[in-house]
Amino acid sequence: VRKDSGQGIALEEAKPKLQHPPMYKVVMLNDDYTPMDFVVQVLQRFFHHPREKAVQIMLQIHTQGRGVAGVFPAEIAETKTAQVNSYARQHQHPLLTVMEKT
Ligand code: NFA
Repeated sequence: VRKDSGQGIALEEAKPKLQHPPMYKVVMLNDDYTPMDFVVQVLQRFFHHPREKAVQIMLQIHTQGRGVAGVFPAEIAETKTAQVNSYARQHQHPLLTVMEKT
């Protein structure tokens, strides 16, 4: 008789549960000052949206107050959020991007 090591029996080890990483929405907020074309360019540059899609998302933010630029695993969402906020500040625009759990 073989003692169980406490790390699970063979049947469990043979079929590990594949877990998806937790995903986060990168959300852009509207403001009164950031130029529309700057927002469109940010959505193209940092989120690789085609121009038409970037315009659509920008107008969603402008009319609804917020819009989703993309959905990513935590580490990537954090990087994008920091990069976009830094880029907006460098250009003296108040554009604010936040992340939230899906
Ligand atoms: N509301 C801004 C304007 O009228 C445009 C904008 C859109 C800003 C999306 C931020 C996000 N210039």
